[in-house]
Amino acid sequence: MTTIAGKLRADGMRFALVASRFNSFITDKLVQGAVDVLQRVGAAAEDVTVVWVPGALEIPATARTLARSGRHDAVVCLGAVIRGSTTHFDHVSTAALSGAAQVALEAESQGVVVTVAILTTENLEQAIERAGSKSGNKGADAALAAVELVDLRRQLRAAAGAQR
Ligand code: INI
Repeated sequence: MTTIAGKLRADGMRFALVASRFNSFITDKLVQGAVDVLQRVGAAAEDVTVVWVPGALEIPATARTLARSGRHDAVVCLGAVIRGSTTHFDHVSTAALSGAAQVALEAESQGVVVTVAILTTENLEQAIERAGSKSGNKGADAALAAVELVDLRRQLRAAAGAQR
């Protein structure tokens, strides 16, 4: 049996975090959680770039620009869409999440990992729970997932190279 899993070591890996200012009370905490965990698993401060955009709708296109730049091994998308009294929430959350998923697939062919912690919550309390309290910090989770996937892709590429 062969088992392959990415390791949680980020030494020498380069990251871009693309974060939205909308609901910055929450997204600041997602960024802090992501930066903190990246540094704890070995990423150098100069290898972590934080890019701010106005809102969640702007995250996918900016993530794509960053993924195409060739300057990052992974792009971590961080946002918070909180339901209001209109249907706007549904449009923003669907566009942001499906846009980010599309960018993640496209970036794979450029050898860049894209992970996503764009919170979509019914209210502020649920967002707070996911930004460093009861339910952990989803920004930190997405950053760790990025580290794991960069390492996993490197291992899979090395294994494919060794078979040729
Ligand atoms: N952007 C968010 O990041 N979160 C929200 O909850 C939100 N709501 O609800 O409106 C939101 N809207 C702004 C949107 O992302 C764009 O920045 C704006 O429409 C400009 O293109």
